[in-house]
Amino acid sequence: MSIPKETLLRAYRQMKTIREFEERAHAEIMNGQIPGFTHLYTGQEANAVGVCEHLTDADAIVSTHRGHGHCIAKGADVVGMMKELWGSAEGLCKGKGGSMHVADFDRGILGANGIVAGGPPISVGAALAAKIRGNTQVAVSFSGDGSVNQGTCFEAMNMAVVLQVPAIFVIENNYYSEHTNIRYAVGCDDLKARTEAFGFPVFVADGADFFAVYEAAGKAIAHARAGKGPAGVFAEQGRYHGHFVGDPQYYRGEGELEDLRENHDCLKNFRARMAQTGEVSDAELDAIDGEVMSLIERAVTEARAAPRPSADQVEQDVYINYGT
Ligand SMILES: Cc1ncc(C[n+]2csc(CCOP(=O)(O)OP(=O)(O)O)c2C)c(N)n1
Ligand SMILES: [Mg+2]
Repeated sequence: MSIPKETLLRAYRQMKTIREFEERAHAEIMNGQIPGFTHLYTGQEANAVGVCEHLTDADAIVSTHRGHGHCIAKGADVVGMMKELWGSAEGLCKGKGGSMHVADFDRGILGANGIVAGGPPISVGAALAAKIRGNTQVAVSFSGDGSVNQGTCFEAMNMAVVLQVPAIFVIENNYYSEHTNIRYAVGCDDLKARTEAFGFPVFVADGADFFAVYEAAGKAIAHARAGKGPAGVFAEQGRYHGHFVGDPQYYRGEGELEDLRENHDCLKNFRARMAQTGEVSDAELDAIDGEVMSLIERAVTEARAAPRPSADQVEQDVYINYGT
């Protein structure tokens, strides 16, 4: 599969941006700088980027409680997101969303979501809107292995088939739902077959490999855009941090985290592939690393200095005013 160099460079930049955004957010939370509750996406970057590289602002995504990576991959402003985590009035959602409720409708980001499996039904609604409007837009929901036994997920998948809408269900299997391993929580060995039984194709990918996710997502999204109904992507890749920041992770096996970081790293894999094919040089990737580090530094500096919402702003934008 041939991928334009521009796409390769952007994909690496996006994965690196997510990685550094998350690692810096982790450090700042541990320093007590960022309020609220946060779930980090570090390790799973190739999933978000491999999917979103196929999307435009006109397409919709619905994210999860672990949403920073999806939002950055879909084009959310990184400085605005950092400000949002800080609870600033200049944040992407004026500081009222925080980590778990980042949204940017102009970029087709219909929102991170604290409800496990809350995203799939929303994406079916967005996909139905695209179908009614008669355009080629698609709607993607990201959800975790913990979402696949939820009724909302089943209902959304069934409804997407019944209505034949361009919804893509991206299931990110990081092997854990909070602290429970998928082997304990899912009562069947073949999730792909179980999901395909709803009546749509599912493409499986190694979530540590951008190229694998990009290819699988490309097939699923092309299927939906062509008016053939919904499709699924299963991407498998562990997370590098705990379920939430502060999780002591007693449930991890010995050496599990070290193995993930050492042998299942999308950035390392990307660099190794480029070294093999020669499409992008180490120097080009190093330059991107430097630019990303500057961007994250600027985001943190600006977020620290940005104003908090004032008391009179507290009730603004919270409830819709339908008029009287
Ligand atoms: C409907 C619902 N049930 C339970 C929870 C509590 N909860 C928050 S995250 C989570 C685990 C989600 O696991 P998964 O879907 O695999 O996503 P991951 O955290 O691994 O990214 C649970 C059970 C919730 N937020 N919503
Ligand atoms: Mg999970």
